[in-house]
Amino acid sequence: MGLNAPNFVGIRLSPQFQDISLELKSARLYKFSVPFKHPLDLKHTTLYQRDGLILVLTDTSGHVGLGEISPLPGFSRETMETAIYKTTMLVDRMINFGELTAHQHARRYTSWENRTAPSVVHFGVETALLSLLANARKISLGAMLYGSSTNKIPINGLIRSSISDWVPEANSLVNEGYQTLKIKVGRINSVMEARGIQEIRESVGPDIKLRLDANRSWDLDTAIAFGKAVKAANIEYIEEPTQNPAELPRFFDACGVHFAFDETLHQIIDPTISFEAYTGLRAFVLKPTLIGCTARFIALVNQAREEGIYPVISSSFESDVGLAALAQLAGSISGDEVAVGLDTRSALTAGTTKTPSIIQNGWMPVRTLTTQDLDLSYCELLYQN
Ligand code: OSB
Ligand code: MG
Repeated sequence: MGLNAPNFVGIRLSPQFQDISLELKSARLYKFSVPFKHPLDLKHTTLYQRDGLILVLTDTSGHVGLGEISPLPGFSRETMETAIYKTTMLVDRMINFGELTAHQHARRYTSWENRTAPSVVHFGVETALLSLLANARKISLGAMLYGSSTNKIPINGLIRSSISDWVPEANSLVNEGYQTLKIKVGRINSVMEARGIQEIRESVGPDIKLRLDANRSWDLDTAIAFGKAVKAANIEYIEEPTQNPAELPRFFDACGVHFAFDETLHQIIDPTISFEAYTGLRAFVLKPTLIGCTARFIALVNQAREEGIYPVISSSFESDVGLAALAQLAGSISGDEVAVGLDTRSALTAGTTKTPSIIQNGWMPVRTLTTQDLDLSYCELLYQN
């Protein structure tokens, strides 16, 4: 799928959907606030609750599309206030425009190449629009973009606990059926952490895939020493081991452990950047909420595929609405071989749908949502048009 002729929200839909049109009738915007089960320690902040926005769009035929806009403090460029402001502006404009054909939409909607900083708002509004179009055709968001989707996706079980709980937690995730685990490192002494990773490997056996995430915690020397120490544990990849991503090929040359980009992908302004020089690059960890718009996200997926890099979709502690959209995309992008990073719902005490997508045996179902699925008990209506 090329990006040469974008025809809707700056992206190109699967060929059979080239001449769709759409007339929006109304929009509702809710703000939710859901407590975390335990305070969530992120790189620059600790969160006690997840705040976000749910957008419900309805067209003149009564079809509904849902989207989630949840800036993650410390990661997103935007605050909640800016997100609310930008969302209402964008939605007002779309409703007042009347009928949108794909062609007009392409001209009207400022494409991502023209934006220096694509925003969490764009991804949420775009998924609401695209899921409305998909719902009208009784297919998933992924099928709308790519033509087909699997009905479930493998998930990497996430280990965020302190090191003393790593082995029991790894074992319990493996007993639940997870075949891939992702462990957060770079938090305490790296020598101890490397030993902890080796213990996990010994405990789970050779067949479980292990991914690590250091969130840019180390200088190059520390990263290399860590990489050498875990080399025998056969790590699928480590996300962002060094503070400076330009040093990553040297990391790989020195220790032979493959790496992945996560944070780096949120900062790239130049869409034509090539990753060919990055020997050892195995995956893009793609967080659409943080990348900010569908077109840029899809461009990165395409680039990953062309360069033999895994596109691994990953969540940012979205509620059920956002997670369902990510699962639908993953169902069309990753298939059933490479696990994706959507194991974040269990950190929340509640959600925005009546039944969350439960991960079973390490798999998450791909499901589409309509208004009947929503649970608005943690929501407040902010705006309607
Ligand atoms: O660093 O990958 C991260 C969630 C929010 C913010 C940052 C990160 C994450 C995750 C998501 O780890 C889960 C996953 O990718 O498996
Ligand atoms: Mg990461």
